Amino acid sequence: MFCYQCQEASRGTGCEIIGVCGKNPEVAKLQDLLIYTLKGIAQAVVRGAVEVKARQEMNHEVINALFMTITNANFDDGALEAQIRKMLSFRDGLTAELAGVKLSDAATFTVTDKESMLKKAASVGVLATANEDIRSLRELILYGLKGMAAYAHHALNIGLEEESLYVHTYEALAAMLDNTLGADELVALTLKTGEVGVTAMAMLDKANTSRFGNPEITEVNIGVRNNPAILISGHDLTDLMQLLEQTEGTGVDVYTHSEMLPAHYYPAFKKFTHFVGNYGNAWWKQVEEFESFRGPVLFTTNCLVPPRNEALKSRIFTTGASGFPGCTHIEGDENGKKDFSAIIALAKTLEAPQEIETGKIVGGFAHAQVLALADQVVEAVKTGAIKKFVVMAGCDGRMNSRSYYTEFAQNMPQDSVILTAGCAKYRYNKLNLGDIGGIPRVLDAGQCNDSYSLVVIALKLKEVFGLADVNDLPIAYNIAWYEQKAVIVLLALLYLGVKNIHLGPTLPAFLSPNVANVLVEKFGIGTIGEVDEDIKLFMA
Ligand code: FSO
Ligand code: SF4
Repeated sequence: MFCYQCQEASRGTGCEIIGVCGKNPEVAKLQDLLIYTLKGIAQAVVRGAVEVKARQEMNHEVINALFMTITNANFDDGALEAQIRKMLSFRDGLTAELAGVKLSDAATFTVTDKESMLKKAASVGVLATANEDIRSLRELILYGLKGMAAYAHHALNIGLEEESLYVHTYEALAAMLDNTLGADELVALTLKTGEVGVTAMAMLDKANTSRFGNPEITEVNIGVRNNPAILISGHDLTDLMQLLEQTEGTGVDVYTHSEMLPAHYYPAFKKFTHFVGNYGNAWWKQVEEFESFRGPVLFTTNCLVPPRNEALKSRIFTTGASGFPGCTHIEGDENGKKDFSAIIALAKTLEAPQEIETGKIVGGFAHAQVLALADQVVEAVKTGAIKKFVVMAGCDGRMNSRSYYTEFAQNMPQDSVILTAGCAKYRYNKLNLGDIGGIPRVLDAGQCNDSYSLVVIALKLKEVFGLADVNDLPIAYNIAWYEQKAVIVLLALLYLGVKNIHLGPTLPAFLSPNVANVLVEKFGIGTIGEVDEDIKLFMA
């Protein structure tokens, strides 16, 4: 296996024996083959000038397949094998219609059983591209597509989709098989992926807010009650809604974990009195926190950490693109309806969660809420009460070096405000950093996809202050990344013209020195250094 798609890639170069995330070589190879199959489909679509709009089912499964290969989403070899078969049958149906169109191996190879899949996979992974710069750009685009697919998948669950996202996905995947494309063309495709990322995030924002209302300032309880309970993690709000509806009146409470926390900010979920609060912290702390939670856990997406014993495995359920061998996977019917009765039944037999903390955290500062406070915010900037905003969106992760973000938040001057989204927030959202004239110093917009809200806010401020360039705002970007959704957020920001973004705790292993240089020269991308010096730099 070889995988270097996330920030925790082994030795900062890539996982070769087993993933730091727990992904085994078999799963890694099946994911490689799944991606290769998607490239073959994409080539057939592009070369055959296939009308994308007419291929709804295939489009949806392409998005789902990309999502399944995101870090910490799906560790289930059986599910991946089944998805490869499904995609091959789409591919073969498609190519059968395209007599005379010249296609390459990705669109024509055959496999029979898992053995032959693994054998084939060995020659089509990341390292199959010999030139390290071309490889780097191809993977950068691919990881952006994976992140975009995750957001598109959530929006689709609410009923929204955009043809342009599929069209770009096919174009970009097909381009990865085209050895005539050089670095310049791939850089252009990278930015185009960023543009499509903005479309996907805007679409998801529209889907979420039209279905669940606009997030509003909310205090979220982090303590527990004395009822049996279910913990729900991941990012899919339609799964949460179904779980809340099905648990209502059963005596079973529901708590959020990690990236599901922002669900509490939406009006539609507030009406459920058994939706108690948020339990614990970011994804990587689940290993301990699921022990003390004691009840079942439902994963709607990543980030899943392989459960370390059978007892825990029996309490973990997956749905959507997530999966783990030995954990019960709950499929939806053709209308997306899911039956969570097995989780509820199990919850009733288990003890109430053990309290690990008490108190409240505040969030809900997505664009509508912040714009409602725009006068106050603008006034604070004009009077100098707020001198700087620092966007600290993105992901949390295991590495010790991420304590940088806690120290950074603690040591920022009192006249500065953090704008956050994603699970990165857990590094500082319980620090009680106070407020500036009633405006909290940590403004949480929501999940990682709600980084879109931060962009909307920035563009609004630009307009209010009559600035020509978004980079003239008193906003600095100190982003923490972990997996591929952060890649699409980064590409989206680059596409929107945001410069001088700092990315940490380390730069991606998949950036070759030359590609990293392009990002530094064209966009001023940097990484993190010492807290004190960085604070001086950011506040300047
Ligand atoms: Fe975190 Fe995981 Fe949301 Fe990622 S839970 S790390 S960027 O999945 O998607 O922020
Ligand atoms: Fe390694 Fe990250 Fe790939 Fe997992 S996703 S195998 S940790 S690089």
